[in-house]
Amino acid sequence: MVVPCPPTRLLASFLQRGAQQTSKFQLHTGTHCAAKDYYEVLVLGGGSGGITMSSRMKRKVGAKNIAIIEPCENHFYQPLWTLVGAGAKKLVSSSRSMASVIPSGVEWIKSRVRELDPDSNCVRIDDEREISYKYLIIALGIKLEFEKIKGLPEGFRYPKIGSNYSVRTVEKTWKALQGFKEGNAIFTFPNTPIKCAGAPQKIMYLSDAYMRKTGKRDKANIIFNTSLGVIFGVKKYAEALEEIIKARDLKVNYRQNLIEVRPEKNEAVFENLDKPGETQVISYEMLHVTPPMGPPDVVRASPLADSAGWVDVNKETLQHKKYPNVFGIGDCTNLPTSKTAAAVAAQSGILDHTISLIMKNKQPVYKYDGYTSCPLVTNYNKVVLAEFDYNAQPLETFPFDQSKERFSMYVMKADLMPFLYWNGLLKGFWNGPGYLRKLLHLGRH
Ligand code: FAD
Ligand code: UQ1
Repeated sequence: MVVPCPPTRLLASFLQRGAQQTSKFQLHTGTHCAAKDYYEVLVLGGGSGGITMSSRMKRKVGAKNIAIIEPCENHFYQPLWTLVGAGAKKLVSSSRSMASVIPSGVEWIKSRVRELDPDSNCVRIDDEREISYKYLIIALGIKLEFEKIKGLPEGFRYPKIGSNYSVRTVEKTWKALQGFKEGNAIFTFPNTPIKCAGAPQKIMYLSDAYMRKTGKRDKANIIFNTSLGVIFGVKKYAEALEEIIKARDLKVNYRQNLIEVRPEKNEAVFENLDKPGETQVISYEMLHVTPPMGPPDVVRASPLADSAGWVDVNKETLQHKKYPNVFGIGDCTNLPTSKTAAAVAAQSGILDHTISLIMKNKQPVYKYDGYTSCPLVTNYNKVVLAEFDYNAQPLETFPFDQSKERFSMYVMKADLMPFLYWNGLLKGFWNGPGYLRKLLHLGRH
């Protein structure tokens, strides 16, 4: 059985009631809280970035000098949830116990981080306990904010509504899809940054495919209501997706933001972001919600946050802009790229390098180029593999046109990636496909 870790307390409660120097900066490693515990490297969060960096740091400083603070019993391979929501994978296959993914010998502090105090090189956790560090790696992920939509999260008690974004609601997507008979099937994209920006539309393509397979498509009106003004941020893939949308008769409405769900009446309310005050009520027979998201509260409330609340790091080195012994990786940072596990992979290689040089009192050389990837699942056997950089320019691994739907890329997404994730990324051996790309493009320009 999967033991879920609540992404938000609200969602959970309703469902359950149910003194070193770099050449550039002076490190603040001389000051400590009156803490009982001290670690050379302290990692916050046991998700993709946190486990990956713990594995890498273990090789640098030894397991006994590292602790990881994470409250959840289970670690999830979230990219699989797209397929779980569409009935192509079981939820249990996306989960492993936290104990099994934390590198052996690394201390697991099973608690929530409550406060960050970088001026004293310490963090506060439950029971007012303080832990101090020499180097801090922040990998706290992104916060789901279902409660910003009126009627949620309570609305998830009703059928016909699901969300692939939470372990608690992803199986409801599959139930809603199976239960769909006729009418509007609505898929939403919020008015905030989100993780895996392709996922809100992947489940639409899969739902379309499922309805075709089960003979219900003729009676379905499939609608993608997105807060954005484009279908995807990279032109090459946007053009390919627009073709697919046309060919499959999917309706896309831009600049439409979900603000309310009335689950007892099966109604969804959208605001028009270009016409303040104008709203539209649409009835649904299936609703897939991508919630608004934001930085973790503990980061937002700390001196480590930028003005929007994200961990404020150098976009090339991942070192904090003001506190040189603090580093950030993944969804909780303000790195101006799409938030994905693929991005975490590329960032982990750079961050490993950055920290190693800072530890030796040297300046980092390698620079993160913003690499990120989004396998756009367009059918039960097809994927468009988007890969791009900070400039939203394609940075493709394979020597063929990745904007075409391919079976091989589906196999990569559904079967090879999970293996690479558990055995490569989390063990600290996968930097992303940079080397593979260079190898496969030898002789090409
Ligand atoms: P996470 O992996 O989310 O980890 C954050 C950790 O911090 C969690 O374990 C959490 O419990 C912990 N935490 C939070 N607050 C606290 C606190 N106060 N104290 C202590 N610990 C705390 N990426 C891809 O590359 N490809 C895909 O195809 C893809 N598809 C996706 C589909 C879906 C539906 C979803 C939801 C995500 C998808 N992603 C995909 C995105 C990917 O899963 C994330 O970008 C990645 O997990 C980010 O890693 P992270 O370490 O930053 O955050
Ligand atoms: C990737 O490196 C990665 O991290 C493990 C993912 O997350 C699950 C991905 O989805 C993708 C596509 C990559 C990139 C890997 C290759 C081989 C293109």
